[in-house]
Amino acid sequence: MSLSAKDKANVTAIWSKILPKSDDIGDQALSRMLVVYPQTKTYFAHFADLKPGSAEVRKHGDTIMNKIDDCVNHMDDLVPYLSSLSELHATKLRVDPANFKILAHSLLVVVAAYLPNDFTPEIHLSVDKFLQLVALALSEKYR
Ligand code: HNI
Repeated sequence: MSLSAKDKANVTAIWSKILPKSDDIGDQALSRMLVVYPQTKTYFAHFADLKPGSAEVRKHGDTIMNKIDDCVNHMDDLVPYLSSLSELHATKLRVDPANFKILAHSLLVVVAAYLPNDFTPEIHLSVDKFLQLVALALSEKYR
């Protein structure tokens, strides 16, 4: 799977609308993952407060959104760009890579809810492809 020129344009376009709401969208996406897939909480056992919208969840949601924002600027070289982050998740954090798809899905749901008019079926398809490629690149160092 690869992104067409149109996919890239779609992702760039919707991301410019996501950015101003990035803090809230990141918080909601991470919070949603933790609530709907409670097994994901195990990785964040060291957080003092895992409730939706807690200061730590918001902060980590922001960290993830900033990284995905950088990925929008690295759509042609996601694998090398995410190599060290993949290594971190594989070896130190030991996150099951199935969870990357779960988080991508949560993010998709939240973006759809925040930007109902902009999130057309065509944009949905392109963003889904992009997030799956991010998840794939993050899975690269697992073996
Ligand atoms: Ni993830 C830390 C990005 C999915 C569990 N994660 C990070 C950091 C970034 C990041 C950036 C900070 C790294 C550093 O300190 O150098 N994570 C991403 C991205 C995705 C993702 C872009 C997917 C799109 N991470 C996940 C998932 C889980 C996850 C799905 C678990 C379910 N990540 C973690 C944990 C940490 C982490 C745990 C350490 C958090 C901390 O602050 O201790």
